[in-house]
Amino acid sequence: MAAMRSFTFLTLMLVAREWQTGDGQGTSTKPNECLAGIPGIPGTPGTNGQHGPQGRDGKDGHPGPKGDPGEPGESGPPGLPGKAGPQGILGLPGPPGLPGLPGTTGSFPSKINSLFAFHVGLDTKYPPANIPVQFKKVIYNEQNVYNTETGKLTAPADGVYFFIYHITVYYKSVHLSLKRNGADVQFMFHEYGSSTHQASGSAILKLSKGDEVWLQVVGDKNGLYSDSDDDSTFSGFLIHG
Ligand SMILES: [Ca+2]
Repeated sequence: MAAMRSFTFLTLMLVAREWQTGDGQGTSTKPNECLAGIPGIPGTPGTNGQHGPQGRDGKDGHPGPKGDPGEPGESGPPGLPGKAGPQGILGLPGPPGLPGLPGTTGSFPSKINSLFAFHVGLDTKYPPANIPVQFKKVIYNEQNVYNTETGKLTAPADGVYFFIYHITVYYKSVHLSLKRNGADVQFMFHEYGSSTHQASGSAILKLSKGDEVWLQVVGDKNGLYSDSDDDSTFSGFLIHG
């Protein structure tokens, strides 16, 4: 039916064309020619054709404008610990700690034995003057601080020492000097009268280790005496080290 209408329409068009052109002379018809008919009524529109095959993909379009920022996502899981950084500078000292508990009793003695003492006596009479008097009768000298050969005490340690001497005076006067390292510290003089006398002296000296102390007769006043029942002694000891 559609094909028939197309054919009819084509025929009418040809006739109309022939009618419009003719011999190009318009209305001056020739005797043998027929007059063209009135053009037919246009046919009804044909039905829609079938869908053609799907076309190929077109070229990619230009990138669109940047979209709005999206909502923040949820926090991810914690990462692994990082590597240790370089050592920092030393911090300020902390406050003092609390006192500790009392300790137990140690095995060392609580008091260090610092005994240094001597006690010696004269074993002769009238010792030589102007040199150290040699007290060769040893009563106590366990620390060997007094030298009976030189007559001198040698300080075994720094400290304060006490010295005392008791002299039996007989027949002659006595003039003694207590000496330290060759210098006079103090004198003792006793003038003899008629019978046996006693003279004495004492001193507290601060000594350094190695200092020497001794008694020495001054001039010719060497009436120091000793026999079987009379003594002249020289003593000393460390008071505090
Ligand atoms: Ca006597």
